[in-house]
This record gives sequence, structure tokens and C-alpha cells, in this order.
Amino acid sequence: MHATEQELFDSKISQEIRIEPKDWMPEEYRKMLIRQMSQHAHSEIVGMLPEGNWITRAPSLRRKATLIAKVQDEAGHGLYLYSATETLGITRDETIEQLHAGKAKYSSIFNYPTLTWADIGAIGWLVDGAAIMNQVPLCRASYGPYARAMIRICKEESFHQRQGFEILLTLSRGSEAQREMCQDAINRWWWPSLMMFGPNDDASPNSQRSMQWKIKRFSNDELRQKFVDVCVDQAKVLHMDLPDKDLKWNPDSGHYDFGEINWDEFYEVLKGNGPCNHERLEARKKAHEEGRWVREAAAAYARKKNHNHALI
Ligand code: FAQ
Repeated sequence: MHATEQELFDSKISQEIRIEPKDWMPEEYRKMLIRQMSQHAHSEIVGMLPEGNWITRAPSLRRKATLIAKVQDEAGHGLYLYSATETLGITRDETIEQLHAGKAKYSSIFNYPTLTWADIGAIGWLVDGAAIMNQVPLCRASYGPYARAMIRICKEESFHQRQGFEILLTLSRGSEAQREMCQDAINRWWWPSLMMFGPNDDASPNSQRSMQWKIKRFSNDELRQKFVDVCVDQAKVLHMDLPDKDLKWNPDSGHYDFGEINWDEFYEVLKGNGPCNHERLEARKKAHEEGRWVREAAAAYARKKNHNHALI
């Protein structure tokens, strides 16, 4: 008897054989990937905005060059992820349209403002740090193009995390004002970074399915806990505090216990009511409009080239 397409798919998943674009896949699997991968791509692109804000104000040429390189890397990540999403049968135009219409989400973290230079350090340390914790397991995601895109992305995110930590380390060894600025940035970015991992497991509608399909390999709470555990030790190196009075080593679990996340704030940000949601979306729409002529010129050039080839 021949195996059905569904059986073939299931057996590939159970044997850790990657699913590739031309393979048969259940419609729900395809939709789950389009949702997560396009939101991930949007996050990388919108994520350029808070840091881009500091390129002109970086305190030295070295800091400026590094920050430009980092922001450029995020653009690259967005582009690989849009391309990987296109392999699922949705065009880049459609996914971008969903973002601009407010139908597609992007990471909540990018709706917070970057008020001081120390925020650039805190983003590198905490935001890229959380991104790595979440994305290293995605290098083993069951969908080939997503998993392969994540390998390079994770290597670059590691460099970002270190540059952020080094910014904070420099500030933490500086003047009183610099130490205060460093602590203030950590205070503002800590909780939103924990929210990046998504709702608690019992309130996460997609996790179970995604883990059965081996897209996600760990639950939101598992990854959040790993992140808290590594950050506590890193904060000690900085001689900075994490703003949580309930943070405490638990010898029974072998992990740090931590306080309750403000989920009302998280869902308000998701609904569009965070401090910078409006500004971020407007900036993306404006950039898209202003880049229209470039896309049109590139498309016209490609058409002309194809036409000339046809004549040869
Ligand atoms: N923000 O059922 P779950 C970066 C939504 S890239 C906004 O748990 P899932 C690099 C979720 O979409 C950061 N929405 O969902 C960088 C779902 O809504 P939907 C982005 C969130 O997918 C650094 C609903 O809540 N990383 O930082 C958030 O199983 C520095 C229910 O949630 C990725 O996208 C949130 N934080 O798990 C760039 C990684 N959390 O779609 C520049 C890939 C949850 O049903 C500078 N994504 N939601 O309407 C993932 O791993 C997953 O999608 C999760 C969420 C873990 C984010």
C-alpha cells in the first residue's frame, strides 16, 4: 500500500528530515510558518528603527561604524526571511502589505523608545540576547529554508549581543552619570525583553502545534527561564541590578525564580497601544513609499534585460 502524503510528511517530521518548499505539507503547517516567518521578517525590519535613531549620535567613530554594521545586518536578516517566506507561496508584497495594514504582528519590543546611548547597549545585550536564545533552536526547525536562514542570522546576532554588552561594560566602568544611565536603560529594557518570548505556555495558542511539527523546539516559558538564568550572571559582571525584587535562586529547581510579567502591558502593545507603535508603522510606510521608484526602476531594468535576452 502507498503511504499517503500526510503519512510521508509525518514520517519526515518524526525522522528529523527537513521539509522543503516543493514537498507536500499540510495547509495548517504552511500557514503556521507563513505567520511566524513573516512576523519574524517584519521584526527584523522594524527592529532597525529604534537603533537607527542613534546612528547620528553614536559617541565615537568606532561606535558609529559598529552600529551601522549591526543595523545593516538586521536589514539582511529581514531580507533572507522574506525570501524564505516566499518559498511558501506568498509574495513579499503581500507580507509587507499585511504589516502596513496592521494585520501582521512584529515583536512587541520594538515599540519602546531608545532614550539614551545606553539603550543601544541594552538592546544588544538583552534584545539580541533574547533573540539568540529563541533563534538558536530555530536552526533546527523542520522547514529547510527557515532553519538554514537562521544559521547565519544567529552568528550575526551573537556579535550584536557582544557589542551591546561591551557598550554597557564601558558605561558601567565610567562616571557616576554613565553608571546611572546604564542602570536606567537596563531597568527599562528588562521586562519588555522577557515579553519577547511570548505569553506563558498556558496562554500560548500556537506553541503545542508548532512543537509537534518541530518548528519551535522549546516552549516560551522554557526559553524565558534560560534567558533569565544567563542574564543574572552577566548582570553581576556589569555590577548592575536587574529590576525585579522577586528574582531569587531556587536550589530545588536549579533556576532563578522571577516576578510576574505585566501581561496587560504586553497585550496593549500587541493591540497597537505601545509607546511607539504608531511612529514605527508610519516610518515603515514612509520608507516603503519613498523606495517605490527604486523598486520600479529595478523591475523595469529586469524586464528590459529579459527582453534583450529574448532577442539574442
Ligand atoms: N511580540 O502562541 P504564541 C529580533 C503573538 S527578532 C508580538 O506563543 P508563537 C532581532 C504571536 O505572534 C524578534 N507578538 O505564538 C533583532 C501570536 O499571535 P498570532 C522576533 C507576539 O508564534 C534584535 C500570539 O502572540 N523574533 O529581535 C509576541 O508560537 C535587535 C500568541 O503567541 C521572532 O520572531 C511578541 N513578543 O510564539 C532585530 C522569532 N509574542 O500570530 C533588531 C520567531 C507572541 O497568533 C534589533 N518567532 N506574540 O496573531 C517565534 O519564535 C515565535 O513566533 C514567538 C511567539 C516565540 C515570538
